[in-house]
Amino acid sequence: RSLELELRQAIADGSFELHYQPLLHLEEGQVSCCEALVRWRHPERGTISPADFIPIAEDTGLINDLGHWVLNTACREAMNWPEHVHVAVNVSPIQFKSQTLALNVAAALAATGLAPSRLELEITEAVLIRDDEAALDILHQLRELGVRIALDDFGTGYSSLSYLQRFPFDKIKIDRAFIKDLAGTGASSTIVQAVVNIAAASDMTTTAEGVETEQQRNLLRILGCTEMQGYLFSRPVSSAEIRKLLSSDREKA
Ligand code: G
Ligand code: G
Ligand code: MN
Ligand code: NA
Repeated sequence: RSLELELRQAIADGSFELHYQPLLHLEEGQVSCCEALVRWRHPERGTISPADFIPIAEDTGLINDLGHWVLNTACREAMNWPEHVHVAVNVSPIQFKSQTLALNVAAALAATGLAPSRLELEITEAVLIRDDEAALDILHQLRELGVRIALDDFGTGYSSLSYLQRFPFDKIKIDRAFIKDLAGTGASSTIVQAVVNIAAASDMTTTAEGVETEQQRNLLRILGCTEMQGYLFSRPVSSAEIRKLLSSDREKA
């Protein structure tokens, strides 16, 4: 309850900041996208992880205001990056229920001047589980704006494969649970290969999440995965640090 009040105040005060984690194109070796990850700079508790406050923001409806701030800030900061680099923003299933998501996205693009094709919205399977038709309608509205839609944490929900038929995503982000065991004797590499094949057949790209070792990177390249994201290349870093990383990445090219 008191955290709710503090959260409300923090939104009014702008006590949040975005960190960014780069996604690397596996063949070309360049950064293709950066995912915005929100952080709460709490005066007494220090930096609070979204895992601890996003659920509260969702339960209280505050996620709509917070999501609005995240969207606008991410679009604005991406305007300082090389033009080929996309920005990915996580969208909560709750934001789909407000019915104003497409309007908010259009407003953020207009206000910042970001090209729609540079914005990727990450949604989870939970969006498609609840209120199917309404969610699909909003996804189509977003698609019409020219933004890209990525399916996040793929493989952690259930009946995952059927969702790929119902909506044409631009990108599938394969959950790190599958990447972790890639080199083991289990089924992970078979599953990743299947997802890569399905994606390719429908013009979708794939991102492997949670890549931590060179061995995983090499296997993913062989499997034909498009992008990797994870501690091997970079942790999420501040907006000042991501600008530095992006400018040195460009010099290498
Ligand atoms: O970066 P970190 O491990 O702290 O992120 C924890 C979780 O919080 C991840 O699942 C991530 O998707 C989620 N998250 C991070 N930033 C945002 C955001 O801006 N909006 C929403 N809805 N979720 C976010
Ligand atoms: O749900 P989502 O994919 O948006 O969550 C992103 C979260 O994953 C972030 O909190 C980020 O800190 C975390 N993460 C990113 N890369 C790695 C990694 O290589 N290993 C692990 N264990 N976590 C990671
Ligand atoms: Mn994500
Ligand atoms: Na994810």
